Amino acid sequence: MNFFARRPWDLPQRQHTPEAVYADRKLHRREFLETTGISGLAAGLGLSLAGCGRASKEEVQSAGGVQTVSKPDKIYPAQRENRNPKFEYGRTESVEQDTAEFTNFYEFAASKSSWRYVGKFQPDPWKVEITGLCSKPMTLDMDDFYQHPGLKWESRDYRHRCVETWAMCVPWTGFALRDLIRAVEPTASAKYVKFVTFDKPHEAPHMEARTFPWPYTEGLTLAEATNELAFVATGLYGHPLPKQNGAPIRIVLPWKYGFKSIKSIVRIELTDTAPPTFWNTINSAEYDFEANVNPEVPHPRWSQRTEWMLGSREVFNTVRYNGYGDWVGKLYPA
Ligand SMILES: Nc1nc2c(c(=O)[nH]1)N[C@H]1C(S)=C(S)[C@@H](COP(=O)(O)O)O[C@H]1N2
Ligand SMILES: [Mo]
Repeated sequence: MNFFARRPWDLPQRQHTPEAVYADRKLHRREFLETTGISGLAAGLGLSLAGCGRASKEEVQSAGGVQTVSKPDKIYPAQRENRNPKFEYGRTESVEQDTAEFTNFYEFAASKSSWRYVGKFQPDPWKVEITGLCSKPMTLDMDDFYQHPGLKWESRDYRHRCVETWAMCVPWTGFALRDLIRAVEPTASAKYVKFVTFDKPHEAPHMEARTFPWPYTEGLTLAEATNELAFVATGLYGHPLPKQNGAPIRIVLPWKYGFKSIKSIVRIELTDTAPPTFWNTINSAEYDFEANVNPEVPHPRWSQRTEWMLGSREVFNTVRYNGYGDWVGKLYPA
C-alpha cells in the first residue's frame, strides 16, 4: 500500500469523522473496528471477536511496556494523591487501553496503531541534552531527572486535543518544563525553545520513509515554555510511559493541538529564532507554529468546532485553548 495515501494532511474530512469511517472500504478491518468502536459494541453483546477484533489488553501492554534499568521507586507507581488538584478534566477520564491503542507516532507508523510497531524501540538507557543559549547546559539520563533537586514530581489530569478532532483525558506524571529551563539558566538572547525526537530508523520502522523531515522537531516561545501548564512527562496512568505514548520522556502542552506535544525527546535547545518544526515544514498552511486549540479557525479540510473522545465517542464543543485560557490566554494578546 502507498502510505502517502494515508497521510493525515491528505485525508478527506470523512476519514477524520468516526461516523463516516466505515464507508471507506480501504481501511483494514481491524482498524475499522478500532476506529468505529464496533468491537466494543460487539463485546457488550457478548460476541466473540477472536481473530478479527481488538487486541487484548495484554497484547497492547506487552508491546508498549518498558523495562527500565533505573528504578524510580519514589515516583512509580504514582498514586492518585500525587495529582495536582489545580488540574481537573471536567470530563470522564479516558480508559488506559483506548489511549495505548490509538495514537499518532509517525516514527513508527502512519496509522493510529503505532503500538504494533514499537517492538525494536529501546527507550532505556536514554539521555536528553539541554543546550543552546543558556549558561548551564546539561545532559541528563533518566536517573539524573529522577534525582534532580530542582524538579518537583507530580501527576496532572490534562485534556488532550489532536488537530484531527479526537480527544482524551489522561493523567501524566512528570514535572513543569519551566523548572528544567530555569535549571540551565537561559541567557537574555534566548527567545524560543526547540525540541528534538530521537533519530533511529533501525528502531522505528516508519523513519525509513526518508521523505519526511526527520527527526521530528517542535518549538515554543520561551514565554510559552515557561508557562505553568507546559509539562515534561515520563509517566501515564501512574506508570512509566508506554513506548507508543512517548517513552521515556516527552512534552505535554494541553492548550495546543497534540502534534506540538513531542514524544521521546533527546534534545531541548534554547534559540533566538523560531525553530523549524516537523508538521509546519511538511505543510505550513495546515499546521502552524502556534497551533493553539481554537474552534473558530477551521483546519483547511475540516471544522474544529467539535471533538470526540477516544473510547466513549462522546462529542463535545471545542473550547479555545482547550479550556486552559485562564493559564495561557495572557500569552496571546488579541
Ligand atoms: N515524535 C513524535 N511526537 C509526536 C507525534 C509523532 O508522530 N512523533 N505525534 C503527535 C500527535 S499528532 C499527537 S496527537 C500526540 C499523540 O500522542 P499521545 O496520544 O501519546 O498523547 O503526539 C504528538 N507527538
Ligand atoms: Mo495529533
